[in-house]
Amino acid sequence: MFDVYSKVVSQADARGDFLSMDQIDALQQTVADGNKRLDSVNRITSNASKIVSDAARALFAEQPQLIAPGGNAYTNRRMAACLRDMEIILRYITYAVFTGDSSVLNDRCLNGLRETYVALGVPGASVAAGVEKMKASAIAIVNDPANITQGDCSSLVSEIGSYFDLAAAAVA
Ligand code: PEB
Repeated sequence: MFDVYSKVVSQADARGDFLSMDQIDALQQTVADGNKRLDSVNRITSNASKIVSDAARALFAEQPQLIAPGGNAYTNRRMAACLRDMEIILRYITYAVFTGDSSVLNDRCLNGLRETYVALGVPGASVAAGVEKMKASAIAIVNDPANITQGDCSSLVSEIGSYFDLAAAAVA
């Protein structure tokens, strides 16, 4: 499991090099934007249940066969498993945002997840659609101008979006 610093160190060490000026500059920017990152993690974390339930509701409205008899989210047991899965994925995404690196998400959550869904008969494309809905609402919450000092969050927001896209692509 890497973070944005240890990843760069490991790459430099693999080459037997000192950190390059470019790498140091990039990390300096990460430090400068650190409060934005922590603020985003805080917001996504404190709105996690709303992000999950809104995304699930929208997913079931769009794909009602999931909650129809025989559907993959039909019966409370499967519904609970589905909501739990979405929450687990969102949680690992917050870890990736926090560390600035996708390895925790890849190694501990996404690795083998597609195969698990195939084995269970859970439609991965539907999970991916749910993840994309969580992305939209998480980004709206991060960007909500109501409670932030206005600033440029575009690169952080696109990084956050990339973790959701990674999760969706891993199961689709
Ligand atoms: C992954 N999901 C399920 C299972 C596992 C995971 C291992 C089987 C065991 C169980 O039922 O608990 N677990 C989950 C995860 C990690 C992990 C992400 C990462 C660390 O450890 N059903 C739908 C939707 C979708 C869904 C499309 C978006 O209709 C999910 C939610 N996952 C779903 C369902 C089951 C499941 C299990 C319905 C139960 C399947 C079944 O038993 O029929």
